[in-house]
Amino acid sequence: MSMTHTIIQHHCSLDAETLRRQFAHDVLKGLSQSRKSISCKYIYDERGSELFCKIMGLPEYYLTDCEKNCLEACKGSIRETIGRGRSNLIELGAGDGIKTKILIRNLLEHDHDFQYCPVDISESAVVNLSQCLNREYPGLKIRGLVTDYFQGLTWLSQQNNAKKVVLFLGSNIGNFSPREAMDFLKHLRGSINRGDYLIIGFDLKKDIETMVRAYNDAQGITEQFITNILSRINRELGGEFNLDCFRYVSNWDDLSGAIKSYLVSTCNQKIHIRDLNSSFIFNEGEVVHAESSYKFTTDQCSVMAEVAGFDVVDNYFDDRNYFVDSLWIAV
Ligand code: AVI
Repeated sequence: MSMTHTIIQHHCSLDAETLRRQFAHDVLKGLSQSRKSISCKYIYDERGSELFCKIMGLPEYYLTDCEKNCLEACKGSIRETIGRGRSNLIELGAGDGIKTKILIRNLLEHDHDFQYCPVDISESAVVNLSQCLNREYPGLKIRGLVTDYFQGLTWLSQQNNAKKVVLFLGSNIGNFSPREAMDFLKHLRGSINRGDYLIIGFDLKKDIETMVRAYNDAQGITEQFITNILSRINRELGGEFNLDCFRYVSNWDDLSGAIKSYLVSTCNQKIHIRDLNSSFIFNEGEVVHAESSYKFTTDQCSVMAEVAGFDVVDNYFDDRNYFVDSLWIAV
């Protein structure tokens, strides 16, 4: 296998020990609050990333198929809008990149001069994706970066050699609170130049049953995915969580417009976490917030674009209007 076109970079400020300390700090903070929470970004270690790949293939999790449908429909139009000049296709939170392949294949078929830069917090995700793309498209130039979104944006702001086309797919934006989402988009806008592009995926509001089912699959994979947060605390911080003493609950919160996912303590318990030098009391029925998945209207998406400093070039919907990939230009 040729690796001549692949470079994997680790962002130097995010070595394994820094990440572990940050994890410990955030868990201590989250579990010390009166309303306990753990940031969903910690679900994504190797096991969590694997489980998320499984989720994307579940019949109930409509988001992935819908987005593939959007990208298939708009790949030509996106290619024409980007134009022929040299570009960097930068994907934040690349995961397994299956959807992105639709765009990559189309650009390669039309001889576009571009480099693909997958950015992901999971090293295994970046390495596996780069190797897989390398096998499939030996001529593709790949520059992978192992880091979180924010460090990824710092790196992005330093790349000024070509037009930037940033991909933020999968409705990853929905895992931020509305304020975090706006901060992130403004920060992203500040990291690219006028005339650069963002392709961003939003899961749209729809009937509640469809949305709730996507987070309560029959095989229980989503439950394993969310519960991985506790296993990871056990593995990496010496936690003593018994997974059988927590139950997964996920429901629609109309007020915020999000699916909210929690782990609920099924008994009164006290859990020690060795590396935090602390124990935490969980009462029977007490909830730990693990993830919010916000859903959007197209009007909300347009307002977000404008406030962050972008114009909406076009919106691409799937057949059922469940999902939109929106093409924005930095103004
Ligand atoms: C990555 N993110 C957009 C997914 C979502 O839909 O919020 C994560 C996920 N959580 C449960 N299922 C999938």
